[in-house]
Amino acid sequence: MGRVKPSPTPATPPRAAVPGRADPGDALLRPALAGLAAAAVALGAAELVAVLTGPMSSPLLAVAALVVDTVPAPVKDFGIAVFGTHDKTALITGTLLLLAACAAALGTAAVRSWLLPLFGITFFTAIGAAAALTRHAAGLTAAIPSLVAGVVAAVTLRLLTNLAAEAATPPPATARPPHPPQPLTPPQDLPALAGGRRRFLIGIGVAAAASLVTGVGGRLLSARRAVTAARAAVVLPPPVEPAPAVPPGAQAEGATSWVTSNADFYRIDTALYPPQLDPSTWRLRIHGMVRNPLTLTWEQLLRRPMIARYVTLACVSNEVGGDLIGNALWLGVPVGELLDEVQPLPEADQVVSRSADGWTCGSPTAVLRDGRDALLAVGMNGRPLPIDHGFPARMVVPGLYGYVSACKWITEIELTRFADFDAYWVPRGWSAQGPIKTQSRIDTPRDGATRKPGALTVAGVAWAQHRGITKVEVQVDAGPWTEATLAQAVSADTWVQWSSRWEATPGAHTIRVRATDTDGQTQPGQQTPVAPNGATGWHSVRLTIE
Ligand SMILES: Nc1nc2c(c(=O)[nH]1)N[C@H]1C(S)=C(S)[C@@H](COP(=O)(O)O)O[C@H]1N2
Ligand SMILES: [Mo]
Repeated sequence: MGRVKPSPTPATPPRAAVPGRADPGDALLRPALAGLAAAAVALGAAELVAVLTGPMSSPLLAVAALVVDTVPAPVKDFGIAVFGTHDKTALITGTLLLLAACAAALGTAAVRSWLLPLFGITFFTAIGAAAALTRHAAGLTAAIPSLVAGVVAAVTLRLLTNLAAEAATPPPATARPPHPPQPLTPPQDLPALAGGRRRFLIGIGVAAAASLVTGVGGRLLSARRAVTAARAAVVLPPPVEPAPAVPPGAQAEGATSWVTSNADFYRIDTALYPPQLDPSTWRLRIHGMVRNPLTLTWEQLLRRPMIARYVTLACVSNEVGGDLIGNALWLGVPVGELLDEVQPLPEADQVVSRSADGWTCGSPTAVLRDGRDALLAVGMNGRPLPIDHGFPARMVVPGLYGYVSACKWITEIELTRFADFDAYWVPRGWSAQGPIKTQSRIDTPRDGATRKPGALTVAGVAWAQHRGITKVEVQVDAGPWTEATLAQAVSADTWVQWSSRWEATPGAHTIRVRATDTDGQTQPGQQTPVAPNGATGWHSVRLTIE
């Protein structure tokens, strides 16, 4: 981020506050600001109320929508020609600017009389309410946000106008009776004037903050509500092959649940607030170095044959022994089939997935086309993807860390080359390639536990997605590595559970675990940090037997 450049021109000296004389410029500016702030607070309040009464009951959106519906076609075409896909934003901005001008004028008018401002507020309230009531399927409640906005505008304008008047009022110095003569004490007069100004500025600041919080918060909540409803209405297609049943033998006693529920599934992303995507307007564009670019709508995606697969997702930031890993049943379209359809050019060695919020990840084209169950997923454990986990669609690729494969809220798949594009985490110090490293974790006993002597179950999970685990070994203190019992593996793409018995003897002990994958590679004991491509090392727990 660049530093703020010093201003090239010397700062103008602060205007001297002249006691006893109101500045004519400020006298106009403050009421205008009061008008603006009152309108902003009112619109914010309306957005908040519209969370309950429905998005199109927001006076701002309703008026904009009304304009769109009633404006003559040539004007609409002109708008689209000038602003392109930003025509809606331009319309709302225009509406806001017009309202701002009126609000400033009404604020100024309020200095003289309340007649005009009250008339203006009533007028705008009526327009907002009428526009909201004309929206499709609007009930009478659609008028509520506008009515609330009207009341809030009047109250806020009144408060701020009073503060503006106070700020402009000459200090008591001039009001003092001339007799008995008093010594002139201008320093005492200054705080009086500054106090009024300060109170006015605080009022404006509070109003601005309130309007921002309620406006932005209301919009976000409205969007969340709409998308939550859209998600609830989704009917997932059945998979073309039935979803595999979890063999009862997959669960080892004492290990974490073999299937991670949607509620318990770890969440990692850069989104401060998850993108709220409406499936009815969602599109997935597959383009770049391809012969046949393709754009899919939600309906088109759902009509494609889908498969259901258990895949264990892992985060590259998972520390040894950490819980940034989860196993779910994903329902989706094989990415390989989509790629076959668009026909990537031979040089396109990277598939960049882009999220609605601009986040990107890059996966090797060869990996996505090697026949593994890389999915463009829409379902997670039998439900549409939760919003936090990428609704309406995301990628899931067995064997690759999430940061190079598992794009949530996906809207774009672009075929390119690793030499030409660095995805989000690459310039931030993470490897462009992120195959999951063979790892294992002890779930029971917990680190620091105290147990009784005698038979003790040690259990946990091990994973080497798309290679599979062949062996898990446990070591107590400096003893020999002994092979644990592996629970039934469901596929090479999921974690496998293991357990081991140990005759615990009194004292302080350390238990370690290590796994070996089908390549014959045993995970190294050497500890390396999570950056740049995943931690290594053996997970260990210390426990006391007494
Ligand atoms: N849009 C988007 N997708 C994303 C990320 C992100 O920051 N933004 N993070 C990735 C990372 S680092 C991981 S580990 C997985 C986590 O998926 P989950 O939150 O569903 O567990 O999502 C991946 N997909
Ligand atoms: Mo991650």
